[in-house]
Amino acid sequence: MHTSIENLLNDQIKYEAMASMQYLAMASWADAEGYGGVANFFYTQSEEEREHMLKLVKFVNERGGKVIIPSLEQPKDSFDSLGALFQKFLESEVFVTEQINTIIGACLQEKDYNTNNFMQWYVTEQLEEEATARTLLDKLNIIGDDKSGYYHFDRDIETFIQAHER
Ligand code: OFO
Repeated sequence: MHTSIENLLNDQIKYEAMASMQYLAMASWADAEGYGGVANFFYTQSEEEREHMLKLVKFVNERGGKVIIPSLEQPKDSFDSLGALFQKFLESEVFVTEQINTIIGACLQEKDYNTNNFMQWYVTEQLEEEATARTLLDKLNIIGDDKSGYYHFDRDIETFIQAHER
C-alpha cells in the first residue's frame, strides 16, 4: 500500500473514532436531558461509527499497512437545543464525507483500485447518513422552539429512522 494512502486511511480511522465518541457524548447529553428517543438514536450512531473505524483497521492490516490507533480530543458535550445537537451531527457527517472524497481522489491518482473499491461502501453510507441528518434537521427547524414539538420529535425519531432506512 502506498504510504500516502496508508496515512489517509489512518486519518480516517481517527475521524471515524472521533465521530463515534462525539455521538456517544451527544447520546449521553440527550439521555440526561430526558430525550430518550434521541439518546437511542445517537447511541446507535456511535456504535455504527465504531464499526466504520473497525472496518478500516482490519482493511489496513489485511493490506499489510501499519495501523495507528489515535488519541482523541474530548468531544463537545453540551448543546443549547436539539437543533444545535442535530446541526453538529450534520457538520460531523459533512466533514467525514469530505475526507472520504479526499481518499477516493488519492486512490485514483495512485491507481489503488482495491482501496478505491473498498471505500465505495463509505461513499454510499455517507449519502444515507447526510440525508438522515438533513431530514431530521429540517424537521427541527419547522418545530422551532415548540416544547411539545420536541416531545413528538423525540417519540417519533425511531419510527422515522426505521421508515427512512426501508
Ligand atoms: Fe458517518 O461517518 Fe462513518 O463513515
